[in-house]
This record gives sequence, structure tokens and C-alpha cells, in this order.
Amino acid sequence: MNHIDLRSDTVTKPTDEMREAMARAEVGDDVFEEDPTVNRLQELAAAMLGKEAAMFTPTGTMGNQICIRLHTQPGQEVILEERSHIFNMEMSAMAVVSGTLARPVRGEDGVLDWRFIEPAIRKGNPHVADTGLITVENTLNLAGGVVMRIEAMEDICQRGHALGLPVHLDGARIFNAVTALKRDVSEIARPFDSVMFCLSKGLGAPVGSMIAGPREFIKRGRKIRRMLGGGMRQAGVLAAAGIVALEKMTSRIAEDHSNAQLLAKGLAQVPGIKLDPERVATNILVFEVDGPIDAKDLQARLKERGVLAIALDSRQMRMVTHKDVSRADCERALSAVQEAMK
Ligand code: TLP
Repeated sequence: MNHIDLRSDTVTKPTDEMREAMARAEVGDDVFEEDPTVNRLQELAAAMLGKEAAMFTPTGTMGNQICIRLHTQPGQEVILEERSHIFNMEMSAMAVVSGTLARPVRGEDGVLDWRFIEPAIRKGNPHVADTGLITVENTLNLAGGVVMRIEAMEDICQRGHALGLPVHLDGARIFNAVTALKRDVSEIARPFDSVMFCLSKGLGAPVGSMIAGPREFIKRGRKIRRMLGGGMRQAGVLAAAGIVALEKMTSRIAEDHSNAQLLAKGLAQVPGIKLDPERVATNILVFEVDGPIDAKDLQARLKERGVLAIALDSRQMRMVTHKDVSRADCERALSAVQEAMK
């Protein structure tokens, strides 16, 4: 059976154009910085984000962790939203790689602003560890792809900087934020000291993420990437798909958001499902299953009906729209949910 795969936008397959670009890619040894295609991707990403430099990383997790390592000292704390990916899904890497402790705070509906961050900041108190970094995630995955406004991001950065604190953006889905906010990606990236974004999610590239920031920061980042085993050689075959992702795939993301709306409006009508379609702003839906069956049962029943989705726990379920699910697929998925919840 051909499944409708709503587990994640990470499941997207490279387009034909990407595969052709990959086959034709000019390559070299990227540890020597001699891969022309990787260099082109890095220059393109830096220019789009308005940063001095960028670096290709194998994964978003590695990109985030390189930035945390560069910004912090062992023993410091990192403030982040309690539902953030760095806190929940990166295998406690910030403790292992950087010797830092997460200081999670809860935003309103997943959205952080200075009110929530300020009380968690520790500086100069001899009894407690200092804060070394603030991280922000936009869009915030586990809170249902919620989007943070530019003004809130600017405010956090400005106030953080005034206290001498760097601010990192986990912008895994920055182009979903761009689409929802109708702003240029450089406007979102501007106030941050470093930004990570993924090529391998909604943009459809098979592998890879980027970090961007000041030239000196990225230069130091090359060493940390290598320390983590991410110094790749003829990576141009992967970067070639990344270039197509950045040049051709950002403008179609609105389609994913409109399919997510269709799903959200339909799901909100299903007895036993709790979801406010107004809160679905991008391509991720996180909803509660509070009916005759729980989220894990729903996941199993949907799978029998050819629809894949992820139960985050026994109550919460996540669905993600992307380029490889059509509007008709979303309609079929909705019918499957209606049947499964009966
Ligand atoms: N997210 C994946 C899973 O790991 C949960 C997904 O399916 O959504 N930041 C954010 C906000 C992410 O959502 C992810 C991946 C990452 C970082 C890490 O990217 P990768 O998987 O490339 O290490």
C-alpha cells in the first residue's frame, strides 16, 4: 500500500531536478574547502540570510550543537523553550558536547517572549551558574509549528545582547516562518548571532542543514563540525540538492500551509479530537486525542488505513504536511481519521 506519510516533512524525497543536479555536481574535498558546489551553497545561504558566512552540516542537530558549543563555556546554562527540539530531541547533546545545562522556560502557546526569559537569566551570582546563551525555535515544532513574530525575536535579541548574551535561532523550518510572516528570511535572521536551518525538511533536499553567522564564528565552527565527525569530503553531491532547495522550493511552502489548514478544519470537527484550527499557522498540527481511543491507538488504526502520523504521547498526535502529500491525500487522511475515531 502507498502510505500517506504525515509523520514529518523530513520524509520528503528529492525532486527530479535535485537528482539531476546531484548527478552533475562538480565536487572537491570540502575539508580542504575545495568543493565548489558546497562553497556555492554556503555563499547562497549566507547571502539569503544576510550573514557573513554559512556552513553546510549533515544534520540540524549537529548545526545547533556546533552553535551552542561556540557560544558557551562548560558549566553555563542555556535558556530555551521547554518544548524546543534542542531540549527534547537532541539526545542531551548540549550536556555532552558543550558541558552546558538546559534551563527550560515555558512560552505562551509555545511562543517565547522576554517576560518568560528574563526571570531565568543568571549573571554574576556567586551561588549559581551563569547563563551563557538564549536559544529560540521558529517555527516551534512540538508546540504545533507556531510562529514567533519578528518584533518578539528582535526584542529578545536586543535585551539579551544588552546583557552580553548571544541568541541562537533554531530555524529548522525558517522558510515556514517566512511564509507565515510574509517577511524576507534576512529579516528573521538579522537580530540573531547564529541561525540554523534545515534543507532536508519542507525544502525537500535529501540531507543537510546550514548554520550562518559571522565569518570568524563559522570558521571556528568548521573545527567543531570536524570534531563531531561531520567533516565531509565530496559533499557537493548533497549540496547540489540544497542549492535547488533554496532556489526553487521555498515559494511552494504556502501550499503545505493551506493543506495543513484543510486538515485542521476537518480534524476540529471529529468528536474526540481537540484542535483549534486558528492556532495552525504553518505545516505542523499537534492535537489532543481525548475520545474512545488514545493517540497511540489512533496511530495504529491510521496505519491500517494507509495513513502514517506520530503519537507524541498517549494524548498528543502530530501531523505534518509537505510537498509529497497532496490536497487529495489530506482529504483521504481526514476520512481515515473519521473512520478510526468511530
Ligand atoms: N525534527 C524532526 C525530529 O527530530 C523530531 C521532525 O520530524 O520534526 N530543530 C527542529 C526544530 C527540528 O524539528 C529538527 C528535526 C531538528 C532541529 C534537527 O534536525 P535533524 O533531524 O536534521 O538533526
